[in-house]
Amino acid sequence: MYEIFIKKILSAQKIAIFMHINPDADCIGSSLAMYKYLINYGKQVDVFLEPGNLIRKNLFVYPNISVINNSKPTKYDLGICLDCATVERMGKNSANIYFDRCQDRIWIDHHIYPYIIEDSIIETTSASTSQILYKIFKTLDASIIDKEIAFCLFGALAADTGVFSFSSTTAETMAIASELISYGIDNNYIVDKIYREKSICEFNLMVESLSKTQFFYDNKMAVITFLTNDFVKTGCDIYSTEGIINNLIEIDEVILAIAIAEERENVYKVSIRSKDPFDSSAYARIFGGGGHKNASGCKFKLPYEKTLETLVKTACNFIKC
Ligand SMILES: [Mn+2]
Repeated sequence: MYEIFIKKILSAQKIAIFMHINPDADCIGSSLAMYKYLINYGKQVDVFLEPGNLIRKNLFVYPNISVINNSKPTKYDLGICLDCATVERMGKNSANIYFDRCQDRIWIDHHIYPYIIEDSIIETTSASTSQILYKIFKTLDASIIDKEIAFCLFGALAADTGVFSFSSTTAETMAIASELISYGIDNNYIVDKIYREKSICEFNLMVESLSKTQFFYDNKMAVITFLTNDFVKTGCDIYSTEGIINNLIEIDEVILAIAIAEERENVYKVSIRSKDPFDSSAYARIFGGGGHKNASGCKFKLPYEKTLETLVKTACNFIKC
């Protein structure tokens, strides 16, 4: 298993790692785990995040975070793309380096794809990209996995599973979490820092947005909205919206929760959470997005009213309203 990765790693010296825009805890944690693992393996490694993308404050607790965008891109033997649900999610700049300046490529992810991605390891049953990475690392050389790598992989795994509560959590997820903890990491500290902790501005944004929640189809669908005005009022930015949507899907009657966040005028980032049997990945694909069965996302380039109307109308077929 994972021969494709092993073969590519063995013949590469200079390696670049790429992540997705609006990077989350799995994306950053997986990239930094891969970085440290390859450094321990004796490789030269650069890590790239699409310019203009900020990293959420909580994630600065990850070891080696300062290596991100710390070098000018050159030519690479191998490019590794992590946690990207679509090529567009890489961002233009990253995609250019990945496709044009890397002699060889590998794509590692756990999202559902409607098409085949060449040179890839895609495991949609894995709860996080980090869950796949741990198995790959163990197959290639378990002896170089250290505490920093375990920290990054565990943080990524805990965040992408909602601290082991989402339906993506399996026996394998828990077994891997257990093995990672045995490296001596402070799992409680990692969960607090990466997943739980919020700033006062994030709390205010949560209160502001939740108080204006809209419900549709007999409370089966719930929508929260973050407008530029809300960010100005609370002193937060779009990166602070993560996780607030979970408050909606926790409502017993809600089977579809949506967060609409204004990126700029007439451009909205849409996050989607669902309960079975609602397939949020199929729903997001209608709008050019993607993700997992119960968590996905997409982008709208329309005025707010039209964005909301389209999302609500399309949901009707899925909810069987
Ligand atoms: Mn992920």
